[in-house]
Amino acid sequence: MSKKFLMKNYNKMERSQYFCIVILVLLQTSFCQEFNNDNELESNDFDWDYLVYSQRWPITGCAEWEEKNKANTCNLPSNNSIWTVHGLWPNKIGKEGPFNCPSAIHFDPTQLEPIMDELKARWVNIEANTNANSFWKHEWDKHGTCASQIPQLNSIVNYFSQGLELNLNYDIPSILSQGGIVPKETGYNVHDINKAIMSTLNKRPVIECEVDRRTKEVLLNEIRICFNKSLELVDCMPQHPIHFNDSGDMLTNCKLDKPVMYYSELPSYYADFYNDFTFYEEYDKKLKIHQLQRHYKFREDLLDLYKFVKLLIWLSI
Ligand SMILES: *[C@@H]1O[C@H](CO)[C@@H](O)[C@H](O)[C@H]1NC(C)=O
Ligand SMILES: *[C@@H]1O[C@H](CO)[C@@H](O)[C@H](O)[C@H]1NC(C)=O
Ligand SMILES: CC(=O)N[C@H]1CO[C@H](CO)[C@@H](O)[C@@H]1O
Repeated sequence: MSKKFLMKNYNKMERSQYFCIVILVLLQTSFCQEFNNDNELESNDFDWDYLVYSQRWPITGCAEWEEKNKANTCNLPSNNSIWTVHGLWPNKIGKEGPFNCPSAIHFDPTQLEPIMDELKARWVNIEANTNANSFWKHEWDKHGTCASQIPQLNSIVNYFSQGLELNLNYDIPSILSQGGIVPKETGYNVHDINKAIMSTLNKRPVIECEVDRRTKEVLLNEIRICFNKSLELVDCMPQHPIHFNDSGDMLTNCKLDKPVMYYSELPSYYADFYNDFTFYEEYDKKLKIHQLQRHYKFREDLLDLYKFVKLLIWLSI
C-alpha cells in the first residue's frame, strides 16, 4: 500500500473515530439523563414517608385540557366553587413516588358504585372526551397501589373515600377565602395565596401553577397539602419539580413577578384563542417537523456509525 493511500485512510479514520467518540458521548449523556435521574426511585423501592393531597381548580384544569387539542371538551363540577380532588400521592422525602407498586388489587370500577355520585361531584374527570373511569384508574394504578400500604387506604373504596373526605375537611374555597383570596379578574401575588393557606392551616402547602401556552397567563392550578401516615396534616416538602423559591419559605412553581390568575370562569378571549384553529395547525406542523428532524438525525448518526464500524473491520483484516 502506498503511503499516500495510508495517509488518506488514516485521516478518514481519525475523522470517523472522532465522530464515533462524539456519538458515544452523546448517546451516553442522553442515556444518563434518561435513566440516572436522582429524583426517581429505584424501581423496587416501594416505601414512602408522607402523602401529598392534591386538589385542583377545575377552571384551570379545563383550560389546560382544551388548549391541548381542539377536539377536547371539559366536564366541570356542577357546584362551580368546588376544588376537585386530583389525587392522594405517597412520596419519599425529597423524592417523587413510589409509583405503580405491585398490588393484588386491580382497579375495579364496580367497587366505586357506593360513592359514585360523590366522586362525580368532587373527584371529577374534567377531561370529558376520555373514558369516564380512566382518571380514577390512573390514580389508583399509579398512586393508590402504593398508598394502600396503610390501613386507612388499603382498598379501592377506602382510598377514594378518604380522598373525598379530605376534600370536605380541607375545603380550599373556605381556606382561601378566610385569607381574602376569592376568584377575581386581576389575580394575586403567589405570596398572598401562600399566606392565606399558612394562616388557616399553619402547615406549608405546595402551590402549583400552569402557564397558558397561548395567553401566557399564569393560572392557579393546584393546591397540595401533605399528611403523614396517621393522616395528620404536616408541612409539605420540596419535591421535584417543585422546589423552594426566593426567600425559601414557599413551595411553588408559580412565577413570583406575575399575577397568578384565579378565574371564576375563563375570560372570553380564551375562547377566541381556543377557537383559533391556525394555532393548532401551526403547533402541529412545528411538532411534526421537529419529530422528522430528530428521526433523520438519528438515521444519519447510525449510518455514520455503521460506516465507521465497517472501516474498523476493514482495517483489522
Ligand atoms: C359548593 O361548594 C362550596 C365549596 O366547597 C361549598 O361551600 C358549598 O356549600 C357548595 N354548595 C352546594 C350547593 O353544595
Ligand atoms: C403524624 O403527625 C402527628 C402530629 O404531628 C404525630 O403525633 C404522629 O405521631 C405522626 N404519625 C406518624 C406515623 O408519623
Ligand atoms: C417560578 C419562579 O419564579 N421560579 C424562580 C425561582 O427561583 C429561581 C432562582 O432564584 C429563579 O430562576 C426562578 O425563575
